[in-house]
Amino acid sequence: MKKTLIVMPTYNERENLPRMVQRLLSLPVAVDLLVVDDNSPDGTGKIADELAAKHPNVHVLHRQEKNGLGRAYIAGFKWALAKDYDFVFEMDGDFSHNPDDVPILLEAAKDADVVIGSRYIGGIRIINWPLSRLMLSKSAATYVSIITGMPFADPTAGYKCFRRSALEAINLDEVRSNGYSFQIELHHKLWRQGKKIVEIPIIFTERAQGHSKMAGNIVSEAIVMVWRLWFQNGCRRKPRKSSTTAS
Ligand SMILES: Nc1nc2c(ncn2[C@@H]2O[C@H](COP(=O)(O)OP(=O)(O)OP(=O)(O)O)[C@@H](O)[C@H]2O)c(=O)[nH]1
Ligand SMILES: [Mg+2]
Repeated sequence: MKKTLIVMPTYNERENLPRMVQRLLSLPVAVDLLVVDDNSPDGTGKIADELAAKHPNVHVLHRQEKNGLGRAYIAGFKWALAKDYDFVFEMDGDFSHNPDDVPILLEAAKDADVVIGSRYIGGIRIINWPLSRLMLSKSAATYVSIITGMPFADPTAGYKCFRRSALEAINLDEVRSNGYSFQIELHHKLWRQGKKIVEIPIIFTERAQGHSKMAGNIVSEAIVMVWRLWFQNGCRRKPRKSSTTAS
């Protein structure tokens, strides 16, 4: 049977994690969860350990200090590749990403290398964001597509399912960005290799519990990163290889 891992970075998510574990373990598809906690001051790591002791499908990776979302994901991906997982998800731990969408993304991944849970394909589906935040995110999406040529409605999306072979195709040690641009960088590295990337509509809901970690330097990091990606792709606005079917 194919094995699926959800990688979930956490920093101060104590209100959300127990409920999240419950929701993921009651899905109609079997999934394992890897919590990647950066020594959260609110004790999320300890809660994660208690949940792991109770549920064999829950695992925890502890890191010593807050190092950003990107670093946490890279550590989680390496952990997944060292084991025998076939599908690996990125998912936030604040319920912005609905756990009930996991089976839909997984189904789409049967015929794709990467499935993006997209907030913007065919309309805008974001609940509880101020207009300023929405405009920033939509402008970022337009900026990315103009400069890089990537044809995605939501290039900064953080809810995704990767096939193992897609993660294996990336040199994880070369992924340098951390915030918004982490997602852009991953998409670009896969797209320019001709990987099959599909967008599936999801509804994104702003967190109800806990605090946002959004910061200004995330935006400036992305502005520079996008030009670097374009340059790495030989100043092309299309993939080096044409799109392949998922393998
Ligand atoms: N391990 C780890 N997890 C992080 C870090 N920063 C954020 N996270 C987690 O990554 C997920 C997404 O982070 P959010 O704080 O929701 O960031 P955001 O989605 O940009 O901002 P809001 O949704 O507006 O609050 C959540 O599960 C966070 O707990 C970090 O430095 N290390
Ligand atoms: Mg969030």
